[in-house]
Amino acid sequence: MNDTMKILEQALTDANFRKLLAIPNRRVHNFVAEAIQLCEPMKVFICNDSKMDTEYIRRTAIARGEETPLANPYHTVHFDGFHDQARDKESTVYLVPEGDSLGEQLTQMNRDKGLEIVQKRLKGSMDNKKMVVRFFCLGPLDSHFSVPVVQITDSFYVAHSEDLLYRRGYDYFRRLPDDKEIFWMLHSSGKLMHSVSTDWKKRGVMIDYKDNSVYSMNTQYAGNTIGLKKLALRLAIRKANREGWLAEHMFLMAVHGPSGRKTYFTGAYPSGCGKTSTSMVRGNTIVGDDLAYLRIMDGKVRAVNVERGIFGIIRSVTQKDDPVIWDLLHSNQPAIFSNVLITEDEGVRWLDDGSELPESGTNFSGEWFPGKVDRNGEEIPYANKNARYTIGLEGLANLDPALEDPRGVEVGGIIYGGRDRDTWVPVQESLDWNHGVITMGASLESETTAATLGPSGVRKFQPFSNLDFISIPLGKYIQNHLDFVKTADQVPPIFAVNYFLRDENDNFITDKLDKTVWLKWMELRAHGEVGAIETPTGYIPFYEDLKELFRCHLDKDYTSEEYDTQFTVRVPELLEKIGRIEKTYSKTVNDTPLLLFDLLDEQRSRLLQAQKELGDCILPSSFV
Ligand code: SPV
Ligand code: MN
Repeated sequence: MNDTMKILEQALTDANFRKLLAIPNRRVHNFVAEAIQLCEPMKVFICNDSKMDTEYIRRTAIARGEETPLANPYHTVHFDGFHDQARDKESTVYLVPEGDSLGEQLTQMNRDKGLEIVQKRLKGSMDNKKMVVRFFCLGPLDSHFSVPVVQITDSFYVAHSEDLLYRRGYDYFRRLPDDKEIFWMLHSSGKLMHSVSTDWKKRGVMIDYKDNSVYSMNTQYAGNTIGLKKLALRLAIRKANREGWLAEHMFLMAVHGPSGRKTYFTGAYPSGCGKTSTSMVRGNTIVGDDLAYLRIMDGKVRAVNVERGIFGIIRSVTQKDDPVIWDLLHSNQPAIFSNVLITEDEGVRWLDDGSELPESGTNFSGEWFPGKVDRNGEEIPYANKNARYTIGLEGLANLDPALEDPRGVEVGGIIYGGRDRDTWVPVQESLDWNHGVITMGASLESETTAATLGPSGVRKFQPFSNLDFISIPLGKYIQNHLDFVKTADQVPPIFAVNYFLRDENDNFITDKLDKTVWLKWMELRAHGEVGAIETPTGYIPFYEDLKELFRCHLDKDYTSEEYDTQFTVRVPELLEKIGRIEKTYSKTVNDTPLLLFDLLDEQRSRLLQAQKELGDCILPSSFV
């Protein structure tokens, strides 16, 4: 018997050994054996996705105090540590082999050095704990898009969350070809006190792309721990680049057009900028809210949802604005809430949920009361701004039937959107694919939000809403986008949206629900059914078309004054933006495609020409 088998036989009970060995892939056996040797768990649980096994995971998450049950028997609450309630960008590091470099925009360290840290931090990390081994599939099962993933964790909360968010893959692994590429995820929460990681100062996510492995240590927040989510996205971006497809931080939804027509859109918005709420807009259907894979098949761009659930921001979810999510969160569908307030009657509350302020409860800081302050004297809110809900999509009333289609759906349009107070109009269409990739995707900027640690509200470069996850030199990633459609017969239009435009008094000048109309307009544009006004930065809507759509879909009288304010082309801001983007690429990105500078330069010339003729703030009608 070889070493791997010896380790497994010793560490696993007979039943667990049999469950693992039913998967014939030796690489799987080796990965589990190595993790056992490193993390030294007291016990190992191999999950075969049976009802008994998945129930065991949920029950154990509760029994160990990682989740607290609520009055609704299908609901639980999980608290991350006080300092651990958002993605930690600074401690997320690519391990780069000698001689390789990912460019200045990405955080990286020498691979050997990084692996030494991993070994040190994970050594004995599961002492006295149980290791869970799970098997999943990214994208629909048995599809051209499928990517199998092994997840090892000592957090039953992580294993439980993944059960709601991803496609179970134990049986899929049993029939995998031996040489199929697999992603490997190893997570340990490390030492715990009251179910919270105590060594959060030594937390980290290390991405060993050479071996398709990711290590997550001393952290619990799902964005840092759930291997299938952003950790796998980083590996998928590399795989996609090698193979000529796209792995993106995008929702996937069907916008319903006239006469029952459905047109599928993907949309890339940075975290906390309306991605989930857009994919949920009333009158349409959702395939996914966060991650999409896009491939060319039979000459068309097709896409799938990588996931099958939502890990969504709960702040501001209200009955009025988000009825579908609201109803699901008040139903008997399973849900895990994180970093919310547990009320005395075992319900939950979150910020801006449309009710009176609560007077007491339990939150991430323990017993909570109004006016409670932290060590620095800062008031502790009753729930975290980045508090979340975890649900499966199957309970949603607006779920699109294409979710599990192994061929995915045909993409009719692609949207980029950021949190931008002063530059972009609410919706516009690019002049063509390259123009969209460069001036919208690669030029995206957005103000930071509570989804990542650090200050909020700071304008940051956020290309493709994917900068936090891009794992290859940025220039290469852009070139892959430019090349992606070269073999396509039909190229979807690219759009940019901005829900966060403000006036000179800092007031928002669009309403939360206006995105309903922008989506319907883009759907019509994708079929060439409405005209548009050509401006220096792209095509914008005609007033009459929007007026009709506002009346029809929001029962609102949309005035020409509103239109003029929202769609005024702000030339100085647009010129400044080009300057910032050019500088970022020329100073910090080595391998920027030259086309980027050419297209930005052309855009600048068009803007300067318009400025000369029409001034700084140009009404849409001036371009007609
Ligand atoms: C995001 O922050 O973009 C999310 C949640 O979708 S996380 O899992 O933290 O990435
Ligand atoms: Mn996301």
